[in-house]
Amino acid sequence: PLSKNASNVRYLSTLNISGKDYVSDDLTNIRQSISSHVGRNVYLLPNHPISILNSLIHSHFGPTYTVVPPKSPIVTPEQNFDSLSFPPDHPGRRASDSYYINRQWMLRTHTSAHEVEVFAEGHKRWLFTADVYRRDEIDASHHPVFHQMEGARLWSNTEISSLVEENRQLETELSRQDILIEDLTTIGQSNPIQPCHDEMLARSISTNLKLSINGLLLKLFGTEGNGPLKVRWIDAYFPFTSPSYEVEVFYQGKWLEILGSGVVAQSTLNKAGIKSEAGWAFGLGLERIAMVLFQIPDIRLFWTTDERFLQQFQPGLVTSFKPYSKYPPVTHDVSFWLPVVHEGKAPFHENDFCDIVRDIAGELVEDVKLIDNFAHPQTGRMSHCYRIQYRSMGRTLRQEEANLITQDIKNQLITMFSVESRG
Ligand code: FA5
Ligand code: MG
Repeated sequence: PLSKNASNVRYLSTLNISGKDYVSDDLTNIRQSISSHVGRNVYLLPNHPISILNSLIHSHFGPTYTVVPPKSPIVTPEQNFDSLSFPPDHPGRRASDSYYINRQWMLRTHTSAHEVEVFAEGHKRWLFTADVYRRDEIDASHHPVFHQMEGARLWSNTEISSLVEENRQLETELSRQDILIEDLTTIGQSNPIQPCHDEMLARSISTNLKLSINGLLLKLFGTEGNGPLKVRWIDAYFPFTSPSYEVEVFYQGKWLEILGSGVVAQSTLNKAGIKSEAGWAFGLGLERIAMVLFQIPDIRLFWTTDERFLQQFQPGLVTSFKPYSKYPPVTHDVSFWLPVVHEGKAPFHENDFCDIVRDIAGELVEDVKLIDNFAHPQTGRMSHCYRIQYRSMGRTLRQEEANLITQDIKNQLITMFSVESRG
């Protein structure tokens, strides 16, 4: 039995996730290729690079930080968005960006979804690691399922003087730098201090956040052989922190974003019943850091069950991944006319295409790019052309196999989205 969702796309009428059945509705947009990742818990396998990195970060922060035990990835939109003051029209809420089980339940898009409950449990310094789910592009550094570590630290009014002193000490320790850290942030107008915060306090918390993260990066990357690692702090925006920052590292000729962070919104703490404290929080993308640290070239590898991957790693050790030989890619272009958009219906989204490709090609897809986006000058009809690159990580992919996959993708596009093939 099929049910139709907002864009008239058919999904199974019940969805089984981790052994439990959920009734689909007009928001449902989860496929087997996504729900099959729920409960795999690769970050708990002792010799998995995510787990090795996770432990390294735990030991850097030390025993004063509580390691919060796992929580279910199935959350309410209230937990994932409302509890963090996301405005009702925030793009993150859209079905094109998030995975909805139905109107009531979704897969968390970030570990911040648990901030209010963890703060309410009374922890003042904590770390929480989990699998998170997002409809996103397909390439070597984006995967629809990945891992984040949330970290936070709070101070009460009476502890502020010790914060200033601690910052002074951390600053001295960090001055022997083997990484190049650039701070491009500008606290002020465009990245404001919360009105309820004293300026001196907010600046000290920001400084402590930066010193704590820089200390971690120095520990993780300080001994890199290939010259100093370049890191930069830039301004950012999150509904649940202000001021907000992101950190990027220079990797393979590009700036790669590894975390978001900031001074915790007082509204979050108020919801948790903590009115007299203030502090910082961050959300690290663990795959991104592990890719740099273990030299893992493709984010899909974190999900492989190939022994040639896992057997290369040992708990507690950072070692470089030795790629097993790279097999040749197969590239196909798929072009089609989009259906005419009706009022009140979500238009076709690049993530809709990526999801179908992911579902049919599984881990054989390496990269998807929208290479042409064309509006017919007379009719105004839109057409998209996508370039799909397939590559198996374990064998040579045969042309005929890739042809069948592409044909399947085209068929699905036609039946689910009523697109018209452009040959
Ligand atoms: C967040 O998710 C915020 N919750 C982070 C945060 C926490 C801010 C606490 C303030 C306070 P963002 O969407 O930027 O932010 O994601 C955080 C990190 O997750 C990114 O920097 C990136 O390293 C990683 N990430 C995001 N999308 C993907 C993806 N598709 N695949 C792999 N890693 C990703
Ligand atoms: Mg970001």
